[in-house]
Amino acid sequence: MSSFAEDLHAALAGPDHAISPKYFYDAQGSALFEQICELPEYYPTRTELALLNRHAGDLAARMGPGAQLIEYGAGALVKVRLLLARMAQPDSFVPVDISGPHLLAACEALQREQPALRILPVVADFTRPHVLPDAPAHGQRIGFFPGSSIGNFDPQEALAFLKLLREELDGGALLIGVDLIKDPARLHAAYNDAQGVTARFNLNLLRHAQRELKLECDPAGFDHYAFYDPRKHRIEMHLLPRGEQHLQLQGRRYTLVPGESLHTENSYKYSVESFQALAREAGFRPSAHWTDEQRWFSLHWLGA
Ligand code: AVJ
Repeated sequence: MSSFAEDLHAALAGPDHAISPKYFYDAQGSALFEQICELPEYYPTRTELALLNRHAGDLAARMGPGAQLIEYGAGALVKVRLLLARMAQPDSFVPVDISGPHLLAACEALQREQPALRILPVVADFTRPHVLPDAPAHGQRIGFFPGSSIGNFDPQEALAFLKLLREELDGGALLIGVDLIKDPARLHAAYNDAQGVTARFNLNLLRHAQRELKLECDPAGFDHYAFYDPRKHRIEMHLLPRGEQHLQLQGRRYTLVPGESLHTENSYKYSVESFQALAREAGFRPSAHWTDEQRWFSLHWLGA
């Protein structure tokens, strides 16, 4: 598995200057992301929460008694609480996350609220093959992948990941949140908020590297740049050098000139139909979906 340092060297050396968005998320990046979720322009979090709230009863009924709920990339466990509160005699809750300390702290808080719930945390990169606790004896395995995190994968990667989930959830189902294609102006606003929180989140990739890898650079010499590409159905986020920027990582020097932007994130958007087609290709049976009145965000129930 590649490291932050290796991936940053590769991004600085080019030719695409692309780096994985997973490097946004140190403690400060995670805190900035939580601030993004509260922004008036960033509609996905509150729209998905409203959908989960509205349909929690229906969703819990689909899970049936004795289900094992597996959350991929568990953060503060806010959304999953809505589901757990409605489930009939859940077998267990299995949050999977790469950040051990974060995950265990969130599990302890949840355990205090729900002492009877069997919580079986798995510290792993959920995009790679990983080992889960045994499937429940009587109920089904239900995967939960909220937040349109699937949008960070390009379509090929999304397909491979969905295939992995399909096998792991065999006989059960996947509940997944997917952001929808919409008016580019609304998408643009969601990634270019007036308070500049998304800009700080983007720039945190460099600050994270300064703290963790002793990267030498001037983050103030970079601009946040995010735009929607309607042909690729994706938001791209970049860090744009203002003038020549000199960086040094582990003794190696790099220069970025204007135009050589660091490509820090893609966030793909789907239509209900294009997402269902992808899910079918991965071997799922799309059996229900829910959207808000504005059709900004979608929740999908996919049979495995
Ligand atoms: C966590 C990947 C779903 O793409 O909307 C928010 C991350 N980036 N603002 C998204 C993000 C900029 C977010 N995901």
